[in-house]
Amino acid sequence: EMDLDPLSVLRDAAAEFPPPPGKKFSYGTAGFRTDGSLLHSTVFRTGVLAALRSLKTEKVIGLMITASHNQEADNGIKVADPDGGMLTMDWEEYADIVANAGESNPLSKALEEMMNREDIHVGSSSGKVLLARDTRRSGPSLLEAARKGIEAVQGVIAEDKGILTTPQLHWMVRATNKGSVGSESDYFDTLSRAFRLLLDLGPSGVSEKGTLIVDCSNGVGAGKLTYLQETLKDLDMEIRNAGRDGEVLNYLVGADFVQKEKVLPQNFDATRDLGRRCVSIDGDADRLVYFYTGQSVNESKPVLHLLDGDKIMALFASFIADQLRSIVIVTDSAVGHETFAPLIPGYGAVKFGIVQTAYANGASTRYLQQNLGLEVVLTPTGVKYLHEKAAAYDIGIYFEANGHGTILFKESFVHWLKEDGDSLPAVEGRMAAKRLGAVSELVNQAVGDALSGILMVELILRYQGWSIEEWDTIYTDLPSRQLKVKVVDRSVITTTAAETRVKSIPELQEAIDNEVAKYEAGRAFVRPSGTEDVVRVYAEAATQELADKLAREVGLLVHQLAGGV
Ligand code: G16
Repeated sequence: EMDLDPLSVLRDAAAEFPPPPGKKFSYGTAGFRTDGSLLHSTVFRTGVLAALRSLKTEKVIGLMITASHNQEADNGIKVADPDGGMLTMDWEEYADIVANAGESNPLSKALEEMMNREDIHVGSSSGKVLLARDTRRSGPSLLEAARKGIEAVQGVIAEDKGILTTPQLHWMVRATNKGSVGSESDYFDTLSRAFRLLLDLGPSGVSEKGTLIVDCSNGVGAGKLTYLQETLKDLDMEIRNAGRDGEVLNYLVGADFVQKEKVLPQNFDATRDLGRRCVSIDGDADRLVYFYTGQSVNESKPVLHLLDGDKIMALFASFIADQLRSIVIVTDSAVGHETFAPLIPGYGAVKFGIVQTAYANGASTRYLQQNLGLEVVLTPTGVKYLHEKAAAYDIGIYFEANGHGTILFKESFVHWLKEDGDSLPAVEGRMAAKRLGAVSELVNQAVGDALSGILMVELILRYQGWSIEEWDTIYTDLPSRQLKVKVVDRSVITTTAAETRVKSIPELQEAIDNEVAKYEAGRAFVRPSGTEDVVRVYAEAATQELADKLAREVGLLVHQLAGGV
């Protein structure tokens, strides 16, 4: 029997998940995030939203229960759109309205309005949402809430994919919508196949320089990397911080910790691990940063050398540029460009660009522009912004300094590589085309992926025959410092110019400008976090002492002028 009011089921189900009184939710940089115990109503409602998104797009949608780098007690939810990328920004407003609906604007009314605006008719078609979670304790019950939300929408089914990394779920959504099976084993097969092909296409006789040590942040990446290692066999890894003995997720471990604090994670020892190649991933395995300890020049104690997202991107960019150079017939000077603008027979000018945020170390931007001759653009923080810009190129690389990034290939270019690459005149060109084709499979096209990232870094190091130290010398980072400042309400700060300037409190920006002017090579900015209840401060200067001092001074200004607590 057909239900005449498709929202009646939904109303009943929603009653099971009352929103916590007085709490306001915002979709933020990467979905809803807060203490896991407060999220059931939000997750239920995001389930409803994802189901409606599936009906609207007539495609499979993804829902990931994770709070990534946040503390274990937090949790969160993000929506993956049909192409595997982040939820389209036009729908973030709906997400906010639906999550915050209450007495003054009841949920069913909010949903009805949205369905009218989007012309969605529940009951007349079917949809599907893939669901997964990371290893957090609050995961299972939130997953249940999401499932109930999805299935409260008539005609939409939830498919539980279990425990996955965030990028795996995004990859599956993309693959499924492109008509492949899109299972977890497909994911591992695709990455492994591409990795082996790239090894075969590489210089012979080069082997890896010692075991890679992986800090898994006590999160979901540990099991997945172990599986990858077993499948591949070509990867010599030692896995640490797997979270198997009750160690706490993201606590003194992981990519966010190592990148922000610039200290070794738990279970690493400066002396024992001296000079060894190490990598930290984050709680849901969508970020990676490399590091090693080395003897400092003037002190006797070992120091940590961080190879952050910027340096990973620089490695990727120079590798891609090398491949393009092997394919092209005409380069920059011939077509009168300042920047690297390769022309490919039968394809035309290949647009190759780089996307960074204000957190990118100034030295990395200079290296990319001046040494590699590449076009670099800046966007606000948040993968959704970077991804969109990078997708406009034939090959676009985006990375945040915190280690989140990927290499995107335009489909028409991949098509050219696969169809026409083989008819290039020179053998080097044909090889390079094959390599680029394989990179487009190895590197997750949906979102930044620590597993893809590790494989790609390890490959390039083998191609180059480089140790981590040799890679580190491609440029020298300007000393930098990051801080968090607690304020009463971080939304009082709004920014402009890709987050490099404060808009809402002119006195604050003026005071920051005055402070920065006192430092050699000084640069600083502040912005409200979209994932934690803090204001972030970034500073760069000629020496570490000065960068620390600039960050501290700017932090104090935020405290004074933006309601510090
Ligand atoms: C998320 C976003 C990233 C962003 C990070 C920090 O990462 O996906 O783009 O850089 O949050 O954002 P904010 O500075 O606004 O707190 P993750 O890995 O936590 O999902």
